Amino acid sequence: MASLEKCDPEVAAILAAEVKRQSETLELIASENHCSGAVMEAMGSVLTDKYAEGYPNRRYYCGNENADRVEQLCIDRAKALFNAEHANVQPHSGTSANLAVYMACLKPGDKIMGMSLAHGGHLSHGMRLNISGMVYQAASYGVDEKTEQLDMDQVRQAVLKEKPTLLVVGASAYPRKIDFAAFGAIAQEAGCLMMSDIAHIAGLVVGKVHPDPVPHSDFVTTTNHKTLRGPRGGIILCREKWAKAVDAAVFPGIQGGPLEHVIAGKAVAFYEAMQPPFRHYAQRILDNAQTLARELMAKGWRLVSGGTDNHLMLLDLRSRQPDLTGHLAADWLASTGIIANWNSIPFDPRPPMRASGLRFGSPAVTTRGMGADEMKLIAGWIDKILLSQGESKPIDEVRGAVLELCRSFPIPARDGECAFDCQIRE
Ligand code: DSN
Repeated sequence: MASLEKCDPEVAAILAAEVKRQSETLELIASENHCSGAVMEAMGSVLTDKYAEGYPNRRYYCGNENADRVEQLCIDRAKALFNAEHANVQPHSGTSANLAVYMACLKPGDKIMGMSLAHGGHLSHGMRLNISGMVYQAASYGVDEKTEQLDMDQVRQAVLKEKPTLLVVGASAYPRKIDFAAFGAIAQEAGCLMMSDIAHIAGLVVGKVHPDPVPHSDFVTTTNHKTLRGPRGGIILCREKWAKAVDAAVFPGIQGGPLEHVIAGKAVAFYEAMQPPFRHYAQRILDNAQTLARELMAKGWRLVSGGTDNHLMLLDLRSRQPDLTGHLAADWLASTGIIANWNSIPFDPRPPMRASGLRFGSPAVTTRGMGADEMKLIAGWIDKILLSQGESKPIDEVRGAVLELCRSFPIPARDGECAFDCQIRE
């Protein structure tokens, strides 16, 4: 930081402000986390200087011996961590990873079928304004209206009716476990390929607290920065028979030079996730989500599907504040230092920018070492603010309490240490 301060004080000041913002707020956005100092050190490294188009030992530039080593290490770790036949660690994001899979196995105009965005899916699974919905025909399945959960008989009927070429499994706002084995059986019966996008739950999968998609899927994609707690970016895992097509789709198909400094960060994160304490971390994510959910429901808030069995939950504001939009509620919470996002809930009558729901997730506060007692406090503060009508007195009170809690639970290992051995405080 010292040389940045000297060279560009403006950017240095912004980064310092972001460090302060993260330290003094509670991150409840379900897709965010705090990665370790070791991951950051790898990302902020000399590898950013290097062009490495191609793959290890098959590059289009000289001088790639270290890029080759780090990328091969990352590939080997990804394969071992997920027990996958092949890994491509170059995608710049989860959406890029998904697009590369589509390019590897589909022709323009082929049909993909994913979970409806309005029911918790993702825009790269066929939303009409996303390239996935422009180049490919898109169909969707959703949750059951009564249970707000995936009903595998309904999904089966919808898939058999639509006959997609590729069945896409995975979500960004679904609070329940996904039965990948059942999806795999449906894909087999329908004669289609299957891609599981586990961006949200990858850390839970490798932590063995969520069913594993790898044995049931032709392709698995994930980001690295959510429950997996690595650097921003994506990877693709696939069966060996798809390896060549996937690699060609990533480069030269949709990307140029890989970000080897980020790939180094991914390698570090995979190493961290292989350590035994990561399983404990994954279990704590679930325990914390369940405590937060239970406490919110005990205060009278309805949660979509009646709770959670992963790292996130969706609170239906209409259960106690019928006129409050998700957007305004998230703004009130943010002014106390509780950071969450507004989110549509299944069958939401409001448009996405107003939305009836709030999405809360436990990965980042769990990284800070928080547990059941802290989840109870946070649930109480959320309840107080959602009933506050935005008045300044309760907001100021909660802001003070949030600050105090944040000071007691500093973000661990921002000094270059690994996170895997220092995040759990009993
Ligand atoms: N933006 C991510 C999320 O918040 O779930 C999905 O890409």
